[in-house]
Amino acid sequence: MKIYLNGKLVDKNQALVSVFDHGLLYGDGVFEGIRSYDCLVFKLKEHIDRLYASAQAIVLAMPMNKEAMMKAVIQTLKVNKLRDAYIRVVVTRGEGDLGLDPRKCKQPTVFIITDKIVLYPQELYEKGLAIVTVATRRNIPEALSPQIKSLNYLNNILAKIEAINSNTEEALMMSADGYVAECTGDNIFIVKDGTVATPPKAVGVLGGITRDAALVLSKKMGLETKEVLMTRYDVVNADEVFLTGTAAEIIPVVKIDGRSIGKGKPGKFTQNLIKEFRKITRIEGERYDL
Ligand code: PXG
Repeated sequence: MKIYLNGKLVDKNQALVSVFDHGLLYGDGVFEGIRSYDCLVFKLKEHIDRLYASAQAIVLAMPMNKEAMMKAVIQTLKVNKLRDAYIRVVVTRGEGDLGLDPRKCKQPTVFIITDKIVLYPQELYEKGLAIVTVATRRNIPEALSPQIKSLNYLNNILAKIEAINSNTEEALMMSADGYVAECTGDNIFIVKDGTVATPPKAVGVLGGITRDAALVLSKKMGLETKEVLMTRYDVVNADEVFLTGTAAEIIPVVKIDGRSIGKGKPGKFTQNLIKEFRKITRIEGERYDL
């Protein structure tokens, strides 16, 4: 396996970064998780735009332009001969000293890993997921905006641990004000009386690229869509609930805090949306040849 590291394609065991890298010492950096389906990189431009927006938000000067970054992604996929892949693009503040001062980091570290995609069990899509609300609140935007896809994921990991401790795979996180925010690596949607709703970004959630795609598809499928504040009450009383994310795509939720959602199995709309989403991933995207 070859890894893109600072402009070179190197062997996996040659792909090393310094213990003085501030990505490691402080979680000071940004990243993206992207997928390719049958030699089509899904929403590549959108992911690269978000990466650069995250970098801008943390005052990290990118060492290459977006064009070059997209080329680097494609180059890494090709050298590893991957048709279907999970792509991780990481940019750290770079090597510095033991202090926080980012000015000591003269050169950002850029690496791209492309690997085989590990699919969630098909059973989850057919039977749906049980989730729990957790005590760990989503970071407040005034401290660290969840719109920044930073290397600091402890907030989400702590929530994930709570979910695991209650024998559940995924956690639903609330904002500090008690509104529904998102799950640890996925956005949440509800369907109620023919309307598809998801929390607004301003409540403190990542502007998910799958979230955007789900909003566009839902509208195309004839449902009204809205981005509104919602409470736990709204979620447990929804007709259907689903999560969206690059890794999971669109996954139905059938139980929240022990309460069955709708009929306790994936809803009709969610099932259709999953089909439509899978269709576009095989048509749209940045094509590459192996
Ligand atoms: N919210 C958070 C907090 C995320 O980290 C999403 C929503 C969904 O966004 P996209 O753009 O993917 O639709 C994410 C996605 C993984 C993994 O491999 C996924 C994410 C981060 C880290 C790992 O499951 N982010």
